[in-house]
Amino acid sequence: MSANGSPMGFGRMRRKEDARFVRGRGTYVDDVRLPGMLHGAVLRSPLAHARIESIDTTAAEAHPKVQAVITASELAERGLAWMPTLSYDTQAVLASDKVRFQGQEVAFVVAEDHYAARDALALIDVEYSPLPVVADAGTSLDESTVVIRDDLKDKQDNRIFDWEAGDKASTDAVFAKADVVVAQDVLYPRVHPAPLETCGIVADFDPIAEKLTAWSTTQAPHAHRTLLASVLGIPEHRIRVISPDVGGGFGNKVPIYPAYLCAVVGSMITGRPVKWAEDRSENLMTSAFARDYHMRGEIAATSDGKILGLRVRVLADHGAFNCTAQPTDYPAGFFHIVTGSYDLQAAHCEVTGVYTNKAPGGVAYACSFRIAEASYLVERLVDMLALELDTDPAELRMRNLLRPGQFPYVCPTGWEYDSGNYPAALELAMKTAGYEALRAEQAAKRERGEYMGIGISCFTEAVGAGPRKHMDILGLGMADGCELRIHPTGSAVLRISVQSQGQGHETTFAQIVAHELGISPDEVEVVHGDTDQTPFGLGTYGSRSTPVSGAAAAVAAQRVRERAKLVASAMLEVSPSDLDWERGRWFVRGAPTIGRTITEIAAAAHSSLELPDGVEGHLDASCVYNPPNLTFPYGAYICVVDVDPGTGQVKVRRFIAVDDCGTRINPTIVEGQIHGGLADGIGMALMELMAFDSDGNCLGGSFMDYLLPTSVECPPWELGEMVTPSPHHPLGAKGIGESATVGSPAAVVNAIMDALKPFDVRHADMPLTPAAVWCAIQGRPLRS
Ligand code: MCN
Ligand code: CUM
Repeated sequence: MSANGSPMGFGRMRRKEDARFVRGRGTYVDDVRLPGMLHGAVLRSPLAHARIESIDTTAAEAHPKVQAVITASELAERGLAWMPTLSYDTQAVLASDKVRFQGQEVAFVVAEDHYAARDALALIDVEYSPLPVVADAGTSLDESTVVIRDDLKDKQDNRIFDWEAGDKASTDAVFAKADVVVAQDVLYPRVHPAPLETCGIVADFDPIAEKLTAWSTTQAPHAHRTLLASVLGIPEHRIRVISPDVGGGFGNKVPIYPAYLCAVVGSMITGRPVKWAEDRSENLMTSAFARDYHMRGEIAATSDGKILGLRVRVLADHGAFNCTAQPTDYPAGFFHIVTGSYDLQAAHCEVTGVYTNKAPGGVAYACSFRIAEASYLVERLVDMLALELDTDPAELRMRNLLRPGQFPYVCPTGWEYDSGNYPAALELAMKTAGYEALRAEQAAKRERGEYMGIGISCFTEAVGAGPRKHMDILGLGMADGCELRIHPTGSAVLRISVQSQGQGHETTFAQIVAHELGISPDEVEVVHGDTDQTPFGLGTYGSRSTPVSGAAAAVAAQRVRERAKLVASAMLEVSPSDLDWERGRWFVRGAPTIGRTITEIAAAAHSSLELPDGVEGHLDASCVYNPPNLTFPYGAYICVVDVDPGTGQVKVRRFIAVDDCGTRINPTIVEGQIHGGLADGIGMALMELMAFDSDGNCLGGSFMDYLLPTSVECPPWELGEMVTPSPHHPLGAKGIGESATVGSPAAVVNAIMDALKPFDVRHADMPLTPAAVWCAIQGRPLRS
């Protein structure tokens, strides 16, 4: 322990950044105020699909406080009417020919203040001719359906991609010989990340230096800078992206949104900084959504409960532009980890992506690139199989879980799982839950007409994208840089490429350096979120910070330690091979009292001490980390619910979560990540839904309509810990930032379906609102 009680490395310590957050002293983009700053506002389409006949901006331009009104024609003059998406599609920055979803950006007003900018929107006159709307992905490929993306050359339909993984022939073969096959349509509905802080930018283009500074809410400052350079034609070294404190991202802050480019152009036109900050409805209605996977799953097994194979067909609704963010070769993200935690013989999945007249985006919201969908599907199928076989779902899982001796395990769709002990995790969860007693309680209650349910979910994730050989986003390989500077007095500055949105990197990354060098985390300052001050890297999403950037930090610190060894050998006048390391100090082997601490060595490295040939002064080091594989965190969750059959109301009474993310750098932060993710899971299972009517009107434009869980819906979480280090990560750490969001919805839904077993309900889709549960009990379809 250091003087103030923080550990000298891994362990529980309070978050360093909380000193400013709990005092309300964080700095978010909307706190940035520059001299002469103007304000932008976006005019958005009221219709989901329409031809634009004309746009008249004269009245808005005449507004005394308006400085500029930008439409697609101004952008076209600069070659900016369309921009590339992260998935090699193009997206309209401002609509010119047509609007393709409700809320699409049509014009951008720049004014002296926020209110004037908003007022002036009402003065813009747009004439629309409505077109037929494709609101249902299920009809998007019908021959008679209107082609949404007629801007794309030769586009004849609404298909974006067809993609498959696994082996179809061998999967069909195991299905042919199976005793039991269970098939079910399962919807993972459209949800929204809904971060507390909405998206925004302050764009400041300096026409003299021809330099752009962009303060923006981004999870990936360096990738944004590269993208801005290629889109705007400004040389990359003259763009600085600063991402100050970010109030939650959950994937929502991965993309570059059209209004960001409009703000930049607004600054170029006016010569003044331009701020644009989304309001809540804009965030919910137009920024990156998640899921919207329409899945058909089939699971095959023997009559005694050995799972043989999985066959999956997905229709993926990507909205009007394909803006999903995932590595290039994976249009459906990492969905093909759909075999989950089970040892089965064969699997095949096919995914078709389609356009609809809905807001673009996708993948966002703690999904680990579509593993949320995959995990939910397989866990629902396993429960339905248990029902079919009349077996206990825990027993069926235990029988089919991968065994510790099978790792590294290559799954039928090609992932190489690094490590794990799945049966032990489920055992621990069952023990914590008191599984037998819960089943007894349930049986007794059923006798009395009370409906209690117990749901299990055993999930496996793949996080830490990714090996450069296999993974890139828009051609940018997924390695991350890191620089570690040691001052003469022994304190350190660590510069990282990833960007916290609340995950506590300023604390855990300091702990990584502290762990490797034996100094206090309080002596390590972590710098991030400013491309002028940090090395290149792809940013924070897919729980990749610890697996990739955390590894870079560890390797850089290990390089410092090795350099320190050479300096220590000069100080002690012994050969480096005679030195041993213990926390914070090199000492002479066999003479432990003779040694030098890192602090002493840092001073010497900056002094006039004669250093051995080839040893430069100072201790600074850097690293670019290219992960050899992803890390595979996993867990076993058990949820206990009580369902009121009269109202359909669900109460989540208990939630037991056993997680294994390998070595835990800061268990308190890890548990916080799990708590947040479990709440996410309850939200998606019970209430979150981004719905649309048949005209494509978004029905989730406010928190009155788009429901989020609160502490009222959440039980006290009961957490269990397993530690199976990742064999290829320098610290043995795996990511944890999305595990609970990925794993928990299935546990909640499985619990509710378990409660409804006496009503012969096999499956109902999320969100299981009281109305949905009531309809399921009554055997009626839910009127949406
Ligand atoms: N950690 C640890 N030991 C481990 C693994 C992680 O101590 N074995 C710590 C990390 O060092 C970090 C935190 O836990 O402080 C999360 O680490 P990691 O799993 O590497 O995930 P990232 O930092 O890359 O965060 C991304 C992840 C994603 S993709 C979403 S979505 C999500 C999530 O984080 N968004 C969040 N958690 C969030 N938490 C907050 N508060 N806000 C968000 O927007
Ligand atoms: Cu999929 S949401 Mo997170 O990867 O930023």
